[in-house]
Amino acid sequence: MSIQYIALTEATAVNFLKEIGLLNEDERATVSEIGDGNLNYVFNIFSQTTGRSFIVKQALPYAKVVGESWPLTLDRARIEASVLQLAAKYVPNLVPKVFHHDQTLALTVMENLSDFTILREGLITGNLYPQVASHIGIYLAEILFRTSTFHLHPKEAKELAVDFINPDLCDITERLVFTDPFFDSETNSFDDHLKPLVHELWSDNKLKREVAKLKHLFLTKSEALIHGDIHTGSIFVTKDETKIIDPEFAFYGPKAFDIGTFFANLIMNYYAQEGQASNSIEKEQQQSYLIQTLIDTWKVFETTYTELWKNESKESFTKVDGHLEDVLATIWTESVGFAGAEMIRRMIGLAHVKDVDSIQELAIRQSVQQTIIQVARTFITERHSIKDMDSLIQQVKVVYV
Ligand code: SR1
Ligand code: MG
Repeated sequence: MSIQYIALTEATAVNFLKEIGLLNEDERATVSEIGDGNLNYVFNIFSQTTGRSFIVKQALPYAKVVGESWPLTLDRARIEASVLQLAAKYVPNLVPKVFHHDQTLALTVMENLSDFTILREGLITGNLYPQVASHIGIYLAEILFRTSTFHLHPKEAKELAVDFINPDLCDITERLVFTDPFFDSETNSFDDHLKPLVHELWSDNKLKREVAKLKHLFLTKSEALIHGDIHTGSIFVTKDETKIIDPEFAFYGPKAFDIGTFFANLIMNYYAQEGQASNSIEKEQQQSYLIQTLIDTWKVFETTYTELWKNESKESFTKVDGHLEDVLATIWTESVGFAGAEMIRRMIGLAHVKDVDSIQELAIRQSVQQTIIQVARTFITERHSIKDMDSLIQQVKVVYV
């Protein structure tokens, strides 16, 4: 429809919906830009005439959080829309509906989820979402299995991997998750009180040697179409429903990266409850909910993945006894390591998490940050000994500071 890229404004976003026929010419609509993420514009458009509402998400040619000095491909908008469309085939209830995509404008019109809450915000407030573990477990198993060579012919998987080549967004993760936090880099940002611990990390060769392996996995292990940024800010929830959003970082990568990222964000919220919960009863309730969510997510992932493996596999070796167990064990170990990398970068790298940063009392924030860093360190260096969920939870419950 459009011939060249132009960043939309609130007014032109409404006009765009009229041009493509999603709003009628004479429809009156309210619009507000609500993007609070790091990269894009997000317009919330509500028709006063019909009550229909839409989200128009537009990629900017640079990272909003840094500015024009960090150019970013607009192709991420195509990738995001394509992932949502692909996921809709397998888990239609777990992703927002895509109504329209314009590749030139790098823009996608989606279902408006204004009745939903961002999971991170909900968890900070102390809300419990009983369905989220099962929904995320299913989402991860479905997408990670069905886009892998256990389900697709290797030729098909390779073609899909080409469609989802995403070098700019991978570069962000390679730098911000797997490199900069482990060196004295300009992009890092952390509270002064963390300096001694951060310097200790930078000179911890054992840790860096293990991070190097995790980074190498991220760079080379093209196993399945991963979301690439499935933290609790990429998940919309109600008590009964869950929608996974923002797959603009998607590419063919290691399955465990998604699982580890989700685990890490639950675990950071677990520690942040120290400063977020209004009393010890609420804190304990929220923390045991978070532990249960970790347990259930992995359980549902494992069960769903196993079912798919038994019923939907096209690879001959899936019939070989023990192969599934080997695959799941590898996913588990890598997930623990990736969780550690995500936790460290959120404490000392460029992009932090509100769960921890919004803790007002300095002493509590400091102890939460230090605990997260120490636990993350153990996840990374000891991941081969953290063999199952019980031993991961044991580590989470160790109090370091
Ligand atoms: C420059 S983008 C910073 C972070 O925001 C995204 O959500 C990703 O997590 C990225 O690392
Ligand atoms: Mg995002």
